[in-house]
Amino acid sequence: MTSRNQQLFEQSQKVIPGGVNSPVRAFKSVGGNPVFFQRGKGAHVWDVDGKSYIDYVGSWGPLILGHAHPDVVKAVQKTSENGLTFGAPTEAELEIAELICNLIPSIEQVRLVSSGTEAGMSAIRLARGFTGRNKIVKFEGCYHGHDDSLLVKAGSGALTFGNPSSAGVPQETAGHTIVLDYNDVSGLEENFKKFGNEIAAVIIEPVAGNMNLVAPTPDFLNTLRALCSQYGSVLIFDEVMTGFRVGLKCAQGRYQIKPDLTVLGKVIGGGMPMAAFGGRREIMQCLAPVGAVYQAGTLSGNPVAVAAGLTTLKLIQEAGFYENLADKTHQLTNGLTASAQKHGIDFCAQSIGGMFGLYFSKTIPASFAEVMACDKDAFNRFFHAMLDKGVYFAPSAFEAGFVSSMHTDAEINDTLSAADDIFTAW
Ligand code: KE4
Repeated sequence: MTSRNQQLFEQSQKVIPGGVNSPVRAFKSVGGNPVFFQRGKGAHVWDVDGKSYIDYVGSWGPLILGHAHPDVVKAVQKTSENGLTFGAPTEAELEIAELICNLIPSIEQVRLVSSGTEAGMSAIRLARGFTGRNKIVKFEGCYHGHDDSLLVKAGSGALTFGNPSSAGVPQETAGHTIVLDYNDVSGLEENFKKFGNEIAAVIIEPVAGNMNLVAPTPDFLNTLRALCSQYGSVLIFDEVMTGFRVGLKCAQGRYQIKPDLTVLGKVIGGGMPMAAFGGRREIMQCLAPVGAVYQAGTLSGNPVAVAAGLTTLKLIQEAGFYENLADKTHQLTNGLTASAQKHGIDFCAQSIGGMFGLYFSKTIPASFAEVMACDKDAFNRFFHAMLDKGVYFAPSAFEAGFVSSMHTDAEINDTLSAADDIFTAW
């Protein structure tokens, strides 16, 4: 008898490309069929067949307070009763803008949008409008949403100019994007020496979370900051994933780097569609309706999304929130590593704040190439074995994982015991 999950997946593929509304959900990287969820509460989710899982995806990062946090749900319900959207300014948008500016000193002005892609795309256009330059720099393995300029892979040949990494992206667009290696200081210096005065912006994940988790070397971020200042290029920190995830001061506070623009998403929407970009006032003043760089959105600053975001941003400021979150996440990665290595398995893991990376490798990768050298088949085997035991990790060896404030010792210990069974039988 086919499960409800299977039935829904078969039916969905008839009317939705791949049966999903975002490719990574399709399990293409790990094999098998995606899980259709029907309910979430705290650290747990239930699929349409009633099976429960400890959730380490948290909708790819937004759910730092876990599923259906009562205060967030209440705020959404209450706000909805007064109307879902106005397409006009509201007081709550002012409140969340002031809060973001207070929490992130590098942000003097901020613009709310509806997705991380929109925020990243707008930040790039803004940097190009502010500098009058066209070239941008991104890093292999970093993901900043699906804007044409950013769906670019390293070009062949010395020039490192980009080639499209997706059909439908014109070469003329991709050609303006230079793709470098994450943590490669000499590559940075070389390209700035060649093109520095033509580079409008560098966009980077200050902690990379889209090639699995790769931590920056301090030298790399410091050099990047110095070069952008020297050549007048806008440094954009894409903190859609790291923002309020690696700490209350985000990655920029953790690494003490002041970007010119910051892109936010995920946590700031508390699970609702909201993202933002902001930074130096003189740059943000180039945005319409004040300046010449156009950017707009029907549902930008949507009151219901703002209510979820505001409630979330207030709760994460509670004393001890990030210490507890980091401690739980570290317990998870430490425990998994100890268990695997006890059984002689090439496995390691690391955590930064409330996010983590799992690697079937002897050492923790510090570059895209090192991530690609990890044993992906071993990860896929581990993923499915854990899924069968009711633990839901990201369905890809090239994604980071997330812990919420609702994960307790019980969830962590249950996860570790499931993993130990698997490693024992490995
Ligand atoms: P959205 O457009 O998906 O809201 O944000 C794009 C984005 C931008 N910047 C960073 C650093 C991101 O991680 C993302 C989105 N992350 C992926 C998962 N790694 C979202 C999951 C998906 O694509 O379905």
